[in-house]
Formats: sequence, structure tokens, C-alpha cells
Amino acid sequence: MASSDQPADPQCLVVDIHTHMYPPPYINLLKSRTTVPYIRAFADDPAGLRLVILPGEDSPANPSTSRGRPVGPEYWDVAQKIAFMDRHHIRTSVLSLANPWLDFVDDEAAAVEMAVRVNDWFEETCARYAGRLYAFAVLPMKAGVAAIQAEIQRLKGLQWIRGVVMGTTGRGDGLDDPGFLRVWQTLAETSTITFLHPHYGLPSDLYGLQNANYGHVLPLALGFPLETTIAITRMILAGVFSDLPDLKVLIAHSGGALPFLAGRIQSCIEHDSHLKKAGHKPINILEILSRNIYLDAVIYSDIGLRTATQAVPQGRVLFGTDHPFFPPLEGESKWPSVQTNVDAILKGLETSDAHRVLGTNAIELLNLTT
Ligand code: 5CU
Repeated sequence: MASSDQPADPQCLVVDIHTHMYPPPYINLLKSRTTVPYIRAFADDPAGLRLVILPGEDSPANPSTSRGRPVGPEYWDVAQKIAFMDRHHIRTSVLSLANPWLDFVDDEAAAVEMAVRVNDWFEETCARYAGRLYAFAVLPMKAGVAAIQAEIQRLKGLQWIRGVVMGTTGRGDGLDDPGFLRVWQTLAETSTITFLHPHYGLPSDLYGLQNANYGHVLPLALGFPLETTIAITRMILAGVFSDLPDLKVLIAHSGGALPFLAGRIQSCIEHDSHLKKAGHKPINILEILSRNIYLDAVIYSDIGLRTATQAVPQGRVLFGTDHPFFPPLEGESKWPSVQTNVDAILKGLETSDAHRVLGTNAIELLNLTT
């Protein structure tokens, strides 16, 4: 298949389902903080504000990441999002709050208030750009289960919200926490799709003593997708998908390593004497992949992309960009991170399948009017 700077067929509608923003109230929250996550300027750096969000990212022990990344209006200004979409021939975007969402807001009332403000900002912003913008909403994770459920129900009354975005820790004990099952139940009952996204990575000692020389490569390239893989495997082992066959989870970064490791995970389950003795319910990962799982196409190579499309049924892989993360380093106007994903789709798939991944799958799954 051809590689080009835009989809081969100009009739192909491109929909970006992995594209982030920090609405102004959330930016103000980050600016008010002095511990990670925060936004601040550094006196010796005239280049401007820095966004420091990842765990341990401000550690002096790791100067290669210790000031996070530059942050500017591309993170909060909707006009910049639309300009980016126009430049890259993206017709419609499904926005989501970027990590770490509201995971760090421990106070129940503050978490609920910020969730409502952020979600209402997305609703109003999408309404102003009807057909071009939709959004995944955020949940007040550190509020009680009842408060989370109430927000999920409230979202059903909003016109432009198409699901929720969530990290891997849930209310603090992970997505396989028995106490979290009631949240999954409400998401399933309300047919709310969950966009599962990493943030925490792996324990940094796994990256070794030389990690200080490696910038963000290990946490982002490996920590993020492995974190997601572990989170979803824990949900599988806990029987969440067996209990809730209608639950729909859209996994970031093409499911991390799940498509590649599904067979190994299944084999380990079948060979595990503890599970057998404990009378664990049978688990069929291929069935879960075909029934409950959707994957984005943010994988940057045709090899990974083909694996993703083979792991789930047709119609379940959806284009994304991860904008505004991974900006061009040299000031190019086009973002190579976007182009690499488009090229992987065009190279890896037949034209009709490529067009489905680039847009039609999202339009159908999320009921978008473009
Ligand atoms: O560059 C990064 O740190 C990130 C991030 O934090 N979140 C994301 O979605 N992509 C890249």
C-alpha cells in the first residue's frame, strides 16, 4: 500500500479517537500545585511553562525527565486543536482529558466538582464545533462509588459525550478491585464505553541505573503499554468480563502487549494449579477480545497495527494521534507522530480496511455525525 501524507482516498473521513486536552479549570488546578502533577515555570528556563505529570518525573536523580515537557496552548486552546485537525485532514476528534485525570484529587467534593466542570466544558466546547468534536468524559475516581455512578448517569444527558476515559488504578486498588465492580456494572448497564489509558508505568527501578540517560523512552515506550496490559489482564483474571459480557473497553496504544501476549496469558491460566484448585471460572481470552475489547491504532508500525487488527474483530481498531503529546522536535508544521500512524495503517491494511480504521469504525462504534 502507498505511504502518503494523507489518506489515499480524499473521501475517507478521518476520525481521531485518541486526542487529549486539559480544559482551563484543570490547567488552573495544575498551576495551583507544587507536587506532581503540576505546571510551573523555572527561573532559569526562559522557554516557558513545563508540564510535570508522571510519577517521579521531577526527581533530581533523573535530570533527563526532571522538568517534564513544555506545555502551551496546544493543550487547552480548542482553536489550536481544530488547526491541528485541519492540517492533518482529521474531520472529527473525540477529545479526552489527558493523564492523570482526577486520580490525584482525594477530596470527594473537589473531585466531583472538577469532574462536572471538566465534562461540562467538553460538552459546551463540542457543541460549538458540532460534528467536529466529541468527547470522552472523566470520572471523579477518588469520590465514593455512588458519586462515580451518579456522574456516569448524568453523562447520559449530555449530547456530545461518547464514553469515559480512565486510568489503570481505579479508586486506588486497580480495576480488578471487587469494590470497583459496581462502577463497571453501571458502565455496562448504561452502554458507556471506557477508554482505558496508562499513566503510572512500571516501578522505575526496573529501568536500571542508566535510566537517567534515557529521557522518557522507557516509561513511555514500555512502561505505558505494559501498565495497560497488566491492568486489563487483572480485569480478565477477576472475571469482570465474564460477569459483564456487555462491557466495552477501548484500550490505548493498540492494547499494549495484549494482542501479542493473549495466547501466553491463556496458557498460563490453563496451567495454573491454584486457579484450578480454587474452582476459578473458565476464562477465554479470545472470546473477551472478540466481545469486549476495542483497540486504538496508536502503535506507529504496520507490524503492530496488523497484530491489533488480527486480535479483535473487524471494526474494532480505531485511528488516534495522541495529540498534543509527541510534538515535532524540529518545529515542522506536520506532526511525524501522526503521519507514522497513518502510514502504518495505509501500509498494513487493504484500502477498504484502512479506511475503516481511519474513520468508519469510530463513526459506527461511537455513533458520530461527521
Ligand atoms: O509524553 C507523555 O508523557 C505522554 C503522556 O503523559 N500521556 C500521553 O497520553 N502521551 C504521552
